[in-house]
Amino acid sequence: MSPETAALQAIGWPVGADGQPEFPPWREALAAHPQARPARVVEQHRTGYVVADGPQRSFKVESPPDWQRPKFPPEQRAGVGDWVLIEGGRIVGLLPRRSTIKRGAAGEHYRQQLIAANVDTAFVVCGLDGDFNPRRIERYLLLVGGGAEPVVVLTKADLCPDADRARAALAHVAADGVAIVAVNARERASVAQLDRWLQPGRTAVLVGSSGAGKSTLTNTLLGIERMKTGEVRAHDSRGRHTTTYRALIPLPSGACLIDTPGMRELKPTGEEDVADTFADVEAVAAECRFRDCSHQREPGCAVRAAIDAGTLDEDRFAHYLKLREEVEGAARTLAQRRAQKGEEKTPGRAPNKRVDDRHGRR
Ligand SMILES: Nc1nc2c(ncn2[C@@H]2O[C@H](COP(=O)(O)OP(=O)(O)O)[C@@H](O)[C@H]2O)c(=O)[nH]1
Ligand SMILES: [Mg+2]
Ligand SMILES: [Zn+2]
Repeated sequence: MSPETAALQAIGWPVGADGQPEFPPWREALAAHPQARPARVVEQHRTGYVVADGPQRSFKVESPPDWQRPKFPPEQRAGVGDWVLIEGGRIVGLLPRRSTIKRGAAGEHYRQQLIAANVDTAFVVCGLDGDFNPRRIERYLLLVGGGAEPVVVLTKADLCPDADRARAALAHVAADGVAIVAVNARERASVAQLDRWLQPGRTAVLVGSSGAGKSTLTNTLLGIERMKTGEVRAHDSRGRHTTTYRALIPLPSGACLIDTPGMRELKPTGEEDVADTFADVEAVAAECRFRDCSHQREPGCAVRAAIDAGTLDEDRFAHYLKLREEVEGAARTLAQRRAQKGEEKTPGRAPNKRVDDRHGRR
């Protein structure tokens, strides 16, 4: 393998036995741009990008003129974790994404925002202090679940003598096959519990509210103080948004880690699958006597029976209904937008390539 390819591999480039990328669409893209070379987006800024072609080899590049048009859909611009093709100091192509983690952008108009691309694992980080909130964790799980393997990381275990109560509050999440890990984010030995998701060539993203300990985890995994961390306010355990941009960081283990700023609003894009995150709730609801049961006071309602019996948490059920409504609302807007775009399309102009979010997973 050439040293260039080995350097790329060290930041997640999937190399097959023949030295070419394992992913056929990437081979095709490379063949179509013989003068260009691949690089990975490590930082996205308003004016351009920082990309890397190896662990210690990052440089600035300009974005294509197309992406600078105000109307260009933001989720189709490269984001952190994306692989791009570079020619003459400029991005000339975006390689198809193997996975994406997105949210509905804050604001009244429907827009998607890419959180990270080409990610294998999403660490949903939540402190075991006053920040602990099973409902918020569920919301994160819903948003990241389609793009990566979710893992719940409960930080500040050293400040919490009773992590078992938190685990009990997340029993349904664990039952769904999601790993839950409690750590002291400041302690290397404790953070080693995450090593199985941080093997060479893998990419993980940290998501969670501000003050949860994402940058602390990053620094401990790195072994140096790279990301600024913030003191949390005592009264509500909330952080002060010390991390202001997303960054992809190669770790000594050979994995890549993406640290993100806390997100105040986590709106679904409409592409999520509520049944994925709430399989237990849907299984109970399937037992109701009436197929269109509203789970209010119908006879034979399995949901009411489960809540009364204490086997289904009422808050979790209410949250399921709320998230389902949000996802359905966003899905309707998304469908409308796609229909409108379809009508506007003039013949002869290639449609923007849609990304297959789930390609190669599950
Ligand atoms: N004792 C303890 N403090 C932690 C832990 N994780 C984070 N902190 C502290 O919580 C504060 C916020 O952490 P930070 O990493 O900036 O959170 P971020 O906003 O998610 O990046 C900092 O003062 C950290 O030192 C932990 O596991 N144990
Ligand atoms: Mg931070
Ligand atoms: Zn019912």
